Amino acid sequence: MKLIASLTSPYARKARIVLAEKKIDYDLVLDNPWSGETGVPNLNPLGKVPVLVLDDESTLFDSRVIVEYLDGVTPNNRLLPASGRGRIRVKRWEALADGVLDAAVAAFLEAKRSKVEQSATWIARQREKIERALEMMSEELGEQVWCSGNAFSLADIALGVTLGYLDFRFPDIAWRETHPNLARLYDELMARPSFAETVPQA
Ligand code: GSF
Repeated sequence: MKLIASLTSPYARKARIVLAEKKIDYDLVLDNPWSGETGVPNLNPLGKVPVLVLDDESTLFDSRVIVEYLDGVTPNNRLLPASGRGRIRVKRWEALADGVLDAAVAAFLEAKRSKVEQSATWIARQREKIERALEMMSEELGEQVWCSGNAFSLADIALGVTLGYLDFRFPDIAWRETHPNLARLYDELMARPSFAETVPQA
């Protein structure tokens, strides 16, 4: 299978980390969806990465669908509980972490527009979402080792990817100082090759 991705996309990073943790072989195909030559719209009409292209040439998107599919491909290193409340808890963590990414990406893109075009109110609204969600994530992690249950899961991957993206695009958001328990988990995650080898690159 092939993963169409860019090295800056946090959603693509989530999929790459899952592929590494599950030890699934794949080809990484780099494609910048913002470039004029991108082939992404031919694979995903939404024009977004990541896209997973299976061996029968069928395509999967978005990242949440991709990672759920990948977790079921092999039984080793389960990242989602098979069913029940535990599974929903992990997916809720993922929704929260991805929601922070959605707000962060929106704020980043808005800030790239010319000064006359951009809206400070819009950027502030996105940043409030980020602050509130960081607060909730920190509260819910508390003193637990992992986000959900007693084991490393997709919840930790989603959170770690989000924190890494904030470092990459919003170094002024001092989440380590305001939420030391998130920093403690992030350091733990960065010790894993799957995280260390996929740090976003400009
Ligand atoms: C979001 C993918 C996305 O926004 C997912 O896969 O989970 N909900 C989707 N990808 C961005 C790159 S990035 O900011 O990660 C993308 O491909 N944007 C191109 C565009 O035209 O919006």
